[in-house]
Amino acid sequence: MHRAHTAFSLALSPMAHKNFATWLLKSSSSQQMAKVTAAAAVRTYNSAAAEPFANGSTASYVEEMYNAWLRDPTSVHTSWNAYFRSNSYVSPPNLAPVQANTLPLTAFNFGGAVAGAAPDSKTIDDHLAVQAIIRSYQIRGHNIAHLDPLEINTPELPGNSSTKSIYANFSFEPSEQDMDRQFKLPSTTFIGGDEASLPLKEILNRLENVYCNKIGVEFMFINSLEQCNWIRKRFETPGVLNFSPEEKRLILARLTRATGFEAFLAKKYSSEKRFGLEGCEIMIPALKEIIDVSTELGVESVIMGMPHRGRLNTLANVCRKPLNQIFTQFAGLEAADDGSGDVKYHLGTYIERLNRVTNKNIRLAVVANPSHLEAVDPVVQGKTRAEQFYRGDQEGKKVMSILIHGDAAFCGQGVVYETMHLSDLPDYTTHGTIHVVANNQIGFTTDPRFSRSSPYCTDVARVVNAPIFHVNADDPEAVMHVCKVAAEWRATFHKDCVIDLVGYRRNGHNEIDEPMFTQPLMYQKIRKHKNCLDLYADKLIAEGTVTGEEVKSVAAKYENICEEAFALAKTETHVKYKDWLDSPWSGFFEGKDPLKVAPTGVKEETLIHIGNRFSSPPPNAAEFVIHKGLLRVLAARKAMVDEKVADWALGEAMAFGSLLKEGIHVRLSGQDVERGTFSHRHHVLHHQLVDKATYNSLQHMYPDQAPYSVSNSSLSEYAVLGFEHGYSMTNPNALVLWEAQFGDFSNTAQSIIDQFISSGQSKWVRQSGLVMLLPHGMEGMGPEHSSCRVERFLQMSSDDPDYFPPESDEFGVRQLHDINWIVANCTTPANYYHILRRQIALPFRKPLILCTPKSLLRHPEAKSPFSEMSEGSEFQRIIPDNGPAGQNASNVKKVVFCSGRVYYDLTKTRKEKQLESDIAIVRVEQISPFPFDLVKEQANLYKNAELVWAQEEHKNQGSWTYVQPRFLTALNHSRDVSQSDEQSSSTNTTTTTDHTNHESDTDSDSKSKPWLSRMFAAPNSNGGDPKDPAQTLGGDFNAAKHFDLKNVRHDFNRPAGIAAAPGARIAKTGRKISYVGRACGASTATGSKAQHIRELNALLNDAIST
Ligand SMILES: Cc1ncc(C[n+]2csc(CCOP(=O)(O)OP(=O)(O)O)c2C)c(N)n1
Ligand SMILES: [Mg+2]
Repeated sequence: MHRAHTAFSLALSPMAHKNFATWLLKSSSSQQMAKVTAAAAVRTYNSAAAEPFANGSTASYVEEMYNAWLRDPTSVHTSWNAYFRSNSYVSPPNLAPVQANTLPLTAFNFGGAVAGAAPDSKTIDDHLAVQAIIRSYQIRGHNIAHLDPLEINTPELPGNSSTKSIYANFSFEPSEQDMDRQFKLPSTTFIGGDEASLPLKEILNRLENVYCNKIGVEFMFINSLEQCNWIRKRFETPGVLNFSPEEKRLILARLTRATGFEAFLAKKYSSEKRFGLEGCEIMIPALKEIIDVSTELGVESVIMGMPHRGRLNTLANVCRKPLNQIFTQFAGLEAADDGSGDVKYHLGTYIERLNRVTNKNIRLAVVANPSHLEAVDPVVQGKTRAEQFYRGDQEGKKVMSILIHGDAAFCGQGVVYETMHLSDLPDYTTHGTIHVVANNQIGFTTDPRFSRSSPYCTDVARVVNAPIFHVNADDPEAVMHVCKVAAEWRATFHKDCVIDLVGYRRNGHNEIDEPMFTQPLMYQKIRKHKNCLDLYADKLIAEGTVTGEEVKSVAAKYENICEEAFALAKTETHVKYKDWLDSPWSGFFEGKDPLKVAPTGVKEETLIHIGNRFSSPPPNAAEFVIHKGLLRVLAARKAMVDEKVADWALGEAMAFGSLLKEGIHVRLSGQDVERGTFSHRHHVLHHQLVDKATYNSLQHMYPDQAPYSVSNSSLSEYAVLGFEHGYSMTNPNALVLWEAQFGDFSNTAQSIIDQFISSGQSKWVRQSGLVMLLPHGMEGMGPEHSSCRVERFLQMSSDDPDYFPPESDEFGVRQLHDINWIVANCTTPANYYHILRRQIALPFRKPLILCTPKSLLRHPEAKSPFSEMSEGSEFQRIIPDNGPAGQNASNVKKVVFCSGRVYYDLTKTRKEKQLESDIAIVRVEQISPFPFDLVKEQANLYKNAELVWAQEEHKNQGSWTYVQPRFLTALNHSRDVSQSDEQSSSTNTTTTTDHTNHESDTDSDSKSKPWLSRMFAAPNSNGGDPKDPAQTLGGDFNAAKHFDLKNVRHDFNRPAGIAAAPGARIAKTGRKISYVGRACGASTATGSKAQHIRELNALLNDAIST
């Protein structure tokens, strides 16, 4: 009762009035106040200071009035003045919902006063003090709750606190009589249950139990009185923590499985990393409780994102992934299907099963995640949002996400904050996420005191008003209660909340790590600490809920299950990555010719219809006041449609509109995308006089069209790109686009680009057709905003620079099939239109990195006739020179290859210099996969010409380093290719990872021979290994078709890991390509505008000269 005494002293000491008033009135000069605040600011966030007392949502109205009156009687309304003066104190009007305990103070017999008589001022003061204490517990109770199972953290953390330190300045020892006095309970507490008043002793006891025991509830910062009261009720109501014997047994059984699973792995695979959950095993029953309660409340699908810690346990015991599949991951078997694979604690899964507790079917997905902690958060949110969208679940009642975090990562990684800020945005909300922090009070080797500046690792959630439930992970019942409340919170308010499971980490960071090197004292304590299961079993045995035998038999039963699965796993000969897919696209690949691309041109009448709609004001134009400038934009669009030409914005609208017509959902997201950074798009028209009245013509193209969504995002790249990636994974029949404000800003989303977009398919056999639009243009704007850093994307392209794939009619689509992503820079609206439509026309999905132009949005020449978009037209990987040079190729002296908007500068210069017959300009529109075949064709066309590559980026940037070796391969192997095809018909039909335990019946030498031994192998007479496919160059594509192409990547061309032979590019034709453009540079800067123009002119002069 020490705390209670000290708390009580605040209310009743002779100094109490002064102290109380000082505290409540927030007199900043008060020394007392300073001390109190300093003491409270230990592990606290100092909620009181952060929250104005007069905030009607959290403060008691009567307290506020009374204290204002105390300070200055004239500061309150005269009626309040009269009221306080008269001592006829009755409960004043209150914002809070009326509670059971609303009796006026006069109803109480205080200190022997006659019932019904007005209480004296001391009685009022005492009551107000008690109310303050109650509120103080609600605000600060979590600071002194027993959250740490090890009880070692607090003395060292600045946040260490105790009631004593909070109330240190109020040293009053209450008498027994005071403790027995009845106090009226305010409407902001539920500790009384049906009681309107309680003795002080009981009030303090109950508060202590609710707020300072094993649960620490942090919620008083929430700006909603309704939500605060909702939480108070869930924790304060007497008896909320009572569990039935059945419930307790269920917790015990689940905890037994969670603990048994780790123990089994530890026994069988003692030297394997598994990132076990020991010390926080309660997370498994916790997740199950959240899922049970949510399912009961209507949720049918749960999408989870989580890091390494406890992931296998979650797959096994929450998702119920077959144990043998999990154990097979330890066997070191390689995959029978495609994908370079990932470690076992990164793979995802998807399971549909019956929830035995609720007897309802449920779908559980754990999204595959990279090592980059928290990067998966926005991806999960995007996937969740998409699933809600496709199910028509507009309020998130059926689909929900759970994000699991490590304590260090949760506070350390900025993407958590970015993702939190998506949580309540109309086009990004998933209607509440439950965050679970597996808080083992350590991050690898670093203590919290060195890894964060905030008192809790969860403080980031406060920015979105999410309640935070801290709970001691060694108290299973407290944890279950918190989980139940969290699930109900989400179902009630559809907002985020956080469960902070405070446990410990029994082993090192992984099982082979030595924690005593860095946390000796903590680990001495941990070694002596009983695990949660044993503690709970002891408790249940002691209270007679279970017997010791029952406990043992439940554990033995689970061990048997594990043993059986272990034996089964031993019989497996290979693993399949397909078993670990988190987003199966059932039906999408079935019956599809894996190399057939649907046409991307559409009927001209469709283009006209879309164009007309896109250029028209809303149907109720008379009432809908449009900005005059936009009327001009619409008129200009209409004129283009009449002329049957499209500019950039119209071309894009044609692509979107025609896909929507075909039932393809289109979603465009990014900063300011609705209007477009450069004010060219204008998809959302705003009523100039009515707030929120908007019109989006693309949503009204056809009555039966698919939904179109265009959304300005928060100012984030990392989270928003991750979100859209997750969205794109969910359904292949959607065009999902993310647009950077400027292309270079995508670098703040680099983890998403590297870890998911470029590599997701190879790691997790998971496809995505996400489009990244990267506006850019080297236009003398300084070092920023000029380059979209295409070199970085190209560097991650997986096509081999030294390998010219066999030519065939399907060359283009085979390349697309085999590569990890597509990188393009289009110069015409028509090609932009086609490449967008091709994303959907392909029989598989690949991310598209599209460098988009700033200056071409309004360039008079960057227009396309409808004929280039209508039936029969298609995407052009290369746009040949169609002018005099192209028509008379043999006279051409020089061919300038280029990509993107520099083409227009080059043609202008060529015209000015009257070199249109001498110099051909060829546009490489699809940079990656590199159009070897078409480059070869162009080079052959201009047999005698010099070849140059012109780019506006610096030499060490832009496409040059990517295209140079590929040009050489295209030029110099061009004459060898058809001949080589014949030699290699059967050997190259392997998948990229044919790593089963079975011997392949094709000659496996070339594909399995390690590169080192090949390097030192004796050369054959041609100077190379005859079986090296780099020498044979080719493949039997028809044979490749016999493979099951569903959802897997097959490289028709060469076995994995085998690069072309050194020297494969040695010139045979003697042709080369030279570079024209800026010298190497450390940044993308082009200096001043004048310098930029000088450099550009030099470039153009160099390129356009013979
Ligand atoms: C972005 C990122 N940075 C660094 C790492 C390396 N790393 C792996 S686990 C870990 C510690 C994580 O601590 P915590 O989040 O508390 O999770 P725990 O391992 O304790 O469960 C670190 C630093 C990483 N995986 N990702
Ligand atoms: Mg940790």
